[in-house]
Amino acid sequence: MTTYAVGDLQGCLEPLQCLLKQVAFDPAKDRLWLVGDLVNRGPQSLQTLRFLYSIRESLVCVLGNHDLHLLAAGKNIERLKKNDTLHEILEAPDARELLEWLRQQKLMHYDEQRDMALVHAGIPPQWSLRKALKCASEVEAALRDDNLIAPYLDGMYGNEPAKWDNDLKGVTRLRVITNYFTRMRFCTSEGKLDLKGKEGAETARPGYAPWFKQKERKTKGLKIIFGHWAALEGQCNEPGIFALDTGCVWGGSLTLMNIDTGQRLHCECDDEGHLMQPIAPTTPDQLASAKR
Ligand SMILES: [Mn+2]
Repeated sequence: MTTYAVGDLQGCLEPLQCLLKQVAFDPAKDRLWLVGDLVNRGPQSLQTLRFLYSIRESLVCVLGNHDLHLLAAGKNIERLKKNDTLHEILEAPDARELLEWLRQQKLMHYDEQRDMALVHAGIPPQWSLRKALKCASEVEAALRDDNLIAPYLDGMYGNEPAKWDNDLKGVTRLRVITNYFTRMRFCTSEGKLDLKGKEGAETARPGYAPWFKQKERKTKGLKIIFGHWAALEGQCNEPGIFALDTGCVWGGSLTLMNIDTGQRLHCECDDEGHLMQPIAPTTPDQLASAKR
């Protein structure tokens, strides 16, 4: 049994299947961790979700901002934007079943044996592991509750308040938790969010830094796998922190990592998130003509 983690899929099924084939992934034996953002923007959101659902017993999945957006659209809470590619899921005959599965997924997974966590965007510096798990469970409970899911999804959108406070209540409290786990990139040492910056780690505004670079971060020592931040290109230069989003939907690649050895595999994608066609091997004739 081998456990792998894979970066943001965003409806890119071909590169996922390419990677699973390369490692001879066996759903009966192996496990796959998903950093979330399973759907949207890419070419095959519905097929991706169906495939994942078919191997759901082998998955550990945390939700990303695009997955929550899909759940909100499924409840008619939020209208789809022009560049969303979620219509095909909402119109599918099995939409209900797929979204029911999705809403059961977590915001944070913790593997005690490995002392390793899986989240979509990150864990804010001022939260301990225990605090993070407690906060994640509040949102997970709202998602699973038939009476709370709609008010939660309705109140989820927005950048304010930018910082956690233990006294926050109701949907405002859940919004801040959601923003930390699913949208965070830059924050201050106290966990005040800058949700506008999307470029590389070196582009932080004064007073801000990537969440994983905060010196007083309370989860130091905990291994953390995350996605969401394609501009990092899979590198965050922080021991024990593993950035897996390599922008498969933006013409980058999809990354799969063996979570115990750290070994990584990539599948290159074109700028629509399809698998890059392998370039035909160079023939001896072409080599000879290139030399001339
Ligand atoms: Mn994301």
